[in-house]
Amino acid sequence: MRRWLVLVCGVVALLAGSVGPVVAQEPQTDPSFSNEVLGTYGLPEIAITQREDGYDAPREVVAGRYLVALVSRPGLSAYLNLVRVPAGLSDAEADEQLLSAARNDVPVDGWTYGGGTYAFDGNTAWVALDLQPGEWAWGLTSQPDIDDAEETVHLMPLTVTAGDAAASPVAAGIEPSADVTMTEFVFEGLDGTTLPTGPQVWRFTNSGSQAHHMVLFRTPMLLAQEDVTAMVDAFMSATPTPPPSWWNESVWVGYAAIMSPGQSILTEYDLDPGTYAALCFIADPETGMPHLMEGMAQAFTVA
Ligand SMILES: [Cu+2]
Repeated sequence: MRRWLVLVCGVVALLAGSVGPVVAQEPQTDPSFSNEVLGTYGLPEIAITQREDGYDAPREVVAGRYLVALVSRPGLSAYLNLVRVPAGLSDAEADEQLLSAARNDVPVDGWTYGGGTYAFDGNTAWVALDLQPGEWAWGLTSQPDIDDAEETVHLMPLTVTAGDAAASPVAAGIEPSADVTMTEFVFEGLDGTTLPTGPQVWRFTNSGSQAHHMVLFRTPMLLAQEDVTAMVDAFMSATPTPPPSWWNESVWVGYAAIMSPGQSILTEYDLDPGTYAALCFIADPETGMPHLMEGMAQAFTVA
């Protein structure tokens, strides 16, 4: 459960820069990952199972779309992103750069992030990934669910061999309830949307030129851009400034890990009725501002 707190607090610290410690209340959580619908499409399954000291994961698979089950161990949190590691890095450099993406959601140049998910304390999270032929890696981390526990990296090589694309159930034409396109700097497909309650499949596609992710909050009202700006301004203020009340009343409910341009995933959430906001905290290298300040903050309703 710590990882996403580190993410949000890390972003807050990043925004605060050198102006000193920021008193940020830890957001409440109600993880709303769901494992009901994606399993009905007949996708071949891959299990990535967390052990006390690492993971069990396949080293070689045939290209295609897979339902990947990230199975966490009780007391631990598990992070997965399918990655392509740039050539020429030492193992230590690769580990450090994966940790940057996993812990702080800061993408590193040269990497391809294929997307992923997060599970904790014995839960399983599902994500459907398109595995393209080539040399990839399971970018995995583990972290005990206690304060200040160290996050450890497990970068496990994955060879994807050429397969018969026609045999892949990709062609089955999965229709997601939410079809979200991420680009600079919007979440397209959620504006003005009312999604049904219950387990719903979401597709995320990065059609932009920067990496994106999504952190999903249930909010006390339908947010506007100025609400998000007020939150960031509070954290960036040189004098201690309490964040707007909506931030303290928001509940973290879900997440989709970093995706590079051109990447796409399917995942599934079961959201209670309410108002929600999809936020991208990744920093724009040109301005240094998190994408949510530039428009990647999209409110929607579940009813
Ligand atoms: Cu973004």
